[in-house]
Amino acid sequence: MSALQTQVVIIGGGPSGLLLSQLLHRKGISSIVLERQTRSHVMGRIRAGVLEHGFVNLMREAGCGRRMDREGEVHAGFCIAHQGQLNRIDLASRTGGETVMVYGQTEVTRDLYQARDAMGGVVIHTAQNVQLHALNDARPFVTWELDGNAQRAECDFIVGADGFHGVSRKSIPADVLKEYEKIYPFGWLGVLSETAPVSDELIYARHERGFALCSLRSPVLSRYYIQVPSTDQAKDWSDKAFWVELKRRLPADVAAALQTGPSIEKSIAPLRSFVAEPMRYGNLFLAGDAAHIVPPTGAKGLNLAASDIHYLYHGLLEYYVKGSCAGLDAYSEKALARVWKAERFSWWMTNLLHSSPDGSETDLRLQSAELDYLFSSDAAQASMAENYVGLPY
Ligand code: RFL
Ligand code: PHB
Repeated sequence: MSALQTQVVIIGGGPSGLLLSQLLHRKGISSIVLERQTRSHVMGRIRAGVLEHGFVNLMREAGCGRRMDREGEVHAGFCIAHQGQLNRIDLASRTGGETVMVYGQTEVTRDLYQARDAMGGVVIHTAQNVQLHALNDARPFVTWELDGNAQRAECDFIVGADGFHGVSRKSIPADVLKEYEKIYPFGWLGVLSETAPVSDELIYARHERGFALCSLRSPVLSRYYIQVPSTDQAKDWSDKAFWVELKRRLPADVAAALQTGPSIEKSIAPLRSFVAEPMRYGNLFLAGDAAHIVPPTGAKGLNLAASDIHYLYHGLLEYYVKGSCAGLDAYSEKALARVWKAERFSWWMTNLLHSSPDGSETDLRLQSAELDYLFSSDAAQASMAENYVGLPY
């Protein structure tokens, strides 16, 4: 078996892996992306919708920003519904003009694949049984099977961008890796529907029956979520039951204006906070969901993946252009400092807005006080806005 030769092997053809390979290619650094699934499977996933300005800039830097800038929606604020009232958090005025972009992860991934194809980037789909080898050697290698045939690629560095269930993190010895985890006793049931969004801006709703979120993808495509027990299954929720429950959790005027329709996608996402440290082992670097998971409440998962890629991209550039290892040596510490702040924000926002099945009356009063404080304090709103638009890289 002859081995493919490249500078960087990237495991995972999700947004993290594709973005890195695209950025590197534009600087003349070669990579191979290995993806376990078919392209249509990767494209079919409905996930994130809110992009921080740092992510938006990185997409532009990768030469992938044109459609996003044309079709994405700039949002300068969002609302929190509580006790029948809408309270607006003005992102732009609280942060000196920062905003977020509403543009679906599906579209981000489509743009990245298109850019990879246009440059002749190598993305190998349906790569099975991917294994990482010689991580502490100068020339590590990766093996996999394609249509039953054994394959091998040798490289300088391996990037594990293969999500939470990938093989890369598991390739780090257990006595090196420390994992921190918190699992929440509820999930999000999400529905995508071809209906006009109920609001131009996102509405996060806190209600005693549970959290709800009104989000969107375009003027004709809405994305809604409700908090459900983690034991629920999507198939047990009819569209009708979903809409009835969503409306019960929204202020009356919002519920009255809500357009319902058949769901074109319906799924349940578990809620989890997770961090693996360190994010480097020898010549393997972890990035994105492979290293950390946040509950989706703060819209931080994909955005954290992007900041990892930013640090890693600059570390690799420094190595290949200047011959310096400084950026790569600092990668894990730098990335983790930002990861933990986003973990904190996502955990805080989750606690602020969800009802806990085992919460006491005291917990409820504390949560109410936290919301009262937020709605009445400029400083609290500034802090929320600063985190929501994204902390600096
Ligand atoms: P991904 O997207 O999971 O991609 C990893 C890829 O690796 C492949 N893979 C393998 N390939 C080869 N060999 C193996 N052994 C492999 N194992 C796995 C997988 O098939 C996959 O294609 O990770 P990546 O690239 O790090 O991207 C992370 C984001 O997808 C994730 O953080 C976000 O979707 C999280 N998220 C949100 N993030 C935001 O920033 N803003 C949001 O508004 C937001 N909303 C959300 C979300 C995630 C959600 N769910 C479903 C978990 C809303 C939801 C409901
Ligand atoms: C989404 O549109 O999917 C979305 C938006 C905001 C979040 C999470 C998910 O906090």
